[in-house]
Amino acid sequence: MQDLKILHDAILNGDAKTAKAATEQALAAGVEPMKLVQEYMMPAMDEVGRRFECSEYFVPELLLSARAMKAALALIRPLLTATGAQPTGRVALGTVKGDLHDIGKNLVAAMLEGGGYEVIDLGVNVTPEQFVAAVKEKGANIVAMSALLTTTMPSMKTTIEALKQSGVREKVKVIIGGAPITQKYADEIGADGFSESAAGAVTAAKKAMTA
Ligand code: B12
Repeated sequence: MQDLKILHDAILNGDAKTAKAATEQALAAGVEPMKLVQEYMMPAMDEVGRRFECSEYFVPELLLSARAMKAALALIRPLLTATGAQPTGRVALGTVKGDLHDIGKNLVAAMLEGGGYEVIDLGVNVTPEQFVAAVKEKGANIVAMSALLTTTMPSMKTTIEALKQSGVREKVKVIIGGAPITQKYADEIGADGFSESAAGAVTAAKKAMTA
């Protein structure tokens, strides 16, 4: 079997074609999809972030790496998604207002779907009003928010306040995540759950629902 470092390096170098081919080959060889994500793809994105931080990479490189990551994830996502089971809950999921990062959110969507939840994916740059509307009009019983920027984290608090103001806070559980988010922040803003990983999002949702 090929050396899976090829997948890591393809994402790091923003080579979507190789990332896709390496993922296809690995899956065909029977490698666990989550192993690819956790051991090769996420570390590559972490290294991209590190390089960006020390000005070795700039936004164009970030974009190319994100594109390569997405190409590989597109092959993996269907494999993480459950089939046929009755949904355990309906989740309104989105990246908060002002924030365009969606790779982590998409992974969370796949894991929640795999965990038996119906996911209403609101996309990126989601306003508090849009989250409220998803609860009122689409009957979501979990709101899941993602933020990758310290400057957009406060929108999570604003969204929780908007849920309160529109009288639906008691009807929903709120879970949050994203690289800068911590359990401490979740407690501070009154969220019901937090996880630092996509796999943990399922546990956080379950815990919040039964609390
Ligand atoms: C790729 C990337 C981009 C891409 C995003 C492409 C896309 N479609 O998503 C682009 C190029 C667009 C981008 C833009 C910017 N970015 Co950027 N980006 C990144 C990078 C390198 C990787 C993010 C990523 O995808 N990680 C992989 C995923 C899988 O991990 P994740 O998102 O953390 O998600 C996991 C967990 O957090 C968790 N999770 C996530 N969401 C949720 C939700 C719930 C409910 C739960 C339970 C769990 C959970 O589960 C996921 C899987 O385990 C990070 C660096 C880093 N290491 O995080 C910088 C980073 C986030 N970006 C940064 C910055 C500064 C920017 C820009 C402002 C740059 C600029 N000058 O323009 C813009 C902002 C644009 C905007 N308005 O959003 C900074 C943020 C600094 C800060 N502290 O605020 C970082 C940290 C880079 C750095 N080290 O400086 N970026």
